[in-house]
Amino acid sequence: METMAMPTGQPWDSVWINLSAATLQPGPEPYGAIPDAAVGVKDGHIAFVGPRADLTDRAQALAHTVHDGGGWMTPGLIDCHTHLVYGGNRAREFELRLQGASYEEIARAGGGILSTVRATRALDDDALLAATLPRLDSLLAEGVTTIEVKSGYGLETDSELRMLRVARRLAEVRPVTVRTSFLAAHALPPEFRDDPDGYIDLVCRDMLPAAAAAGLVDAVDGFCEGIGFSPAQIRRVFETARSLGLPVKLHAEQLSNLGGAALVADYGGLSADHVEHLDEAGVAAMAKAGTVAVLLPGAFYALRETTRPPIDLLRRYGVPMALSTDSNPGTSPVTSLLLMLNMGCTLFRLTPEEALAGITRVAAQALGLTDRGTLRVGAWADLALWDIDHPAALSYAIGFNPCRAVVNAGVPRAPRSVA
Ligand code: DI6
Ligand code: FE
Repeated sequence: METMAMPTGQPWDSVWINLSAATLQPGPEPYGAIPDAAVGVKDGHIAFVGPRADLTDRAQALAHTVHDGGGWMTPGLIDCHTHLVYGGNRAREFELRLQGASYEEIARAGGGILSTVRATRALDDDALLAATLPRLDSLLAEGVTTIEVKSGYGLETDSELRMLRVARRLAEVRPVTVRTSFLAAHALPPEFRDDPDGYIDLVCRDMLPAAAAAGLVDAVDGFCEGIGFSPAQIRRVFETARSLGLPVKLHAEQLSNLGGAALVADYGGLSADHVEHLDEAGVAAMAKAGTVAVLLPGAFYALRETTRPPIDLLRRYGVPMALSTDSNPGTSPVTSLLLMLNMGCTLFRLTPEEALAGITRVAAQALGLTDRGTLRVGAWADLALWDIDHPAALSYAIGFNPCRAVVNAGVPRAPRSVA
């Protein structure tokens, strides 16, 4: 456990006392917990975290502002897999699915992802931003400080770039860090209905290089599935990503097992996401490559799936597990990361500690971010404060938000004060 102050000689900007800290640092203490903790912040970064008794002076002498806490502090939450930027909604398909139509049938009939593509292409930047903000604000009210956002509802160069631009703009109008993933290999656009390889040609030759040249891509994603793209097609996209120096991740083994997890691991991928149908060979490949498993219980729940991700195998091989909303209009109309804690435990049998690590430390790893995700000296001071008496309370409650305050790079805000 880090307990040393940074050797600046300057007082900190602020310090939080009279609270417990769930640092999420690996170690003997569950949750990396520190009872009666102090957390000092300077220049947007954590300058001290440890027992209050280890402070070298009175809190008032160490920092300009002393926050008398109560409850628990965690790292700011990280939602590492979202499709937050899109137009329209698919409530009508929800009705059809309840009447017996499957997600795949709806997709093959031109609904599903393609109906969201039509609605998204129809919106300009401002309208797309306006459609997205209520969803983002819902996440931010629950202590989220970093999100990933994918493209994938444009499926043509201009619309894909527009989605990524709007995703980046979210960070200009709200207190949040945004990482963008290029997901043109999400569905086959109507223009290429009988020519999937022709579309992949376009993705590799034009779309991805254009998005990368515009500086809009932090990672490259794909949908490897019978209703998406084959491993051979995804491999071509990954080759292009590699030539551009971009990390990869993949929607893999969601509805069937095509070996996508082993494929993304082969490219040293950041994460394989969904993974309900993952087998032991895939788990072993991920373990070897250090690829994170991103679990998405919202999609599992909404699709009423019955095959659960192989949690025991992932544990046995030491594959880190992240949890995320997969916020999207089709299979996971979810804008609560706290609800994913509960579903991760109830549906997938994660422990509450694994679940909380999955939306903090491991979620940061899934995004390739080494500067956040735990409470430790030097990390960004992205923090969440909770009116709870134990961290398990975050997974236990359903539809209740005990977030009292959020801190973005050292700057506190009330949870719902962002709009
Ligand atoms: N898997 C999913 O769960 C989402 N995309 C994907 O590749 C679904 C997206 C949608 O139905 O709009
Ligand atoms: Fe997804």
